[in-house]
Amino acid sequence: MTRGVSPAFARCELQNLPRVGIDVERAERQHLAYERALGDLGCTIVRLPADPALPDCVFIEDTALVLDEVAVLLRPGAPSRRAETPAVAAALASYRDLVVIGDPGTVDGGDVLRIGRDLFVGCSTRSNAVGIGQLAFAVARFGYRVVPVPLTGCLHLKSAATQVGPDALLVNRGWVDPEPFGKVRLVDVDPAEPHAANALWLGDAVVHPAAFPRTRERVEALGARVVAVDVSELQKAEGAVTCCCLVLEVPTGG
Ligand code: CIR
Repeated sequence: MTRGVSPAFARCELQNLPRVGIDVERAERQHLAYERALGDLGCTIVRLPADPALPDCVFIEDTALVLDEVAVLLRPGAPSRRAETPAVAAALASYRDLVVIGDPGTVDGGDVLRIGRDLFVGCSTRSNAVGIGQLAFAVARFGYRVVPVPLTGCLHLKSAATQVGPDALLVNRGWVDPEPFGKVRLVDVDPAEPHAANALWLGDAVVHPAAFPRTRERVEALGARVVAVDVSELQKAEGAVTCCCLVLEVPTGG
């Protein structure tokens, strides 16, 4: 599930990057190419329309956590992003039962890294202890364990660490201590590419920003197939590749 780029995209939230000019039409073209790359990997794209009143709505990942058993409608930490959730809730209701994170809890989906039955949640400026507690309560009955993870210097946990294989984690250790992740193979980002830890692992392939060729080589050295996508305009808004979709597995056939 994706959502279009808002005409107001240039007024996005920013936390760690300076505001630079964003070419919204170029961002739209890059987003279309990203959707095509996911389609080529076998995904069916369900695209929700952009909302001109919601600059960051393309970053649909932050609005919900989709598990096989349930979808958790999140409450983004940035107040300007909270109105993004109703349209996503309406769309997800066709696929999953929904539970919600409520005021004063906040959780951004970019902070939630699922590895098996563990949900690692970044203690970022966007996800607070109340929200993380609500999430833990909501998913406990499905057998998921929620593990809060300290962060420094980045927006979300998945800016600092993402899965790139069944047993491999791409990580920027300057932003997160990987100790909580346990026994998993660590692949460090190239030191010249601190923003390269955000990869979208889809089982058969790893989607990764084209801007980070040195880190790409490290992921390919694992034997992974890497699909590089140019998301340079989305990166100016502190987005990358996980944030532009929600991945749902749906039963096929009858
Ligand atoms: C924000 O600051 O909320 C957006 N400009 C960027 C959100 C990126 N989300 C993500 O990586 N999950």
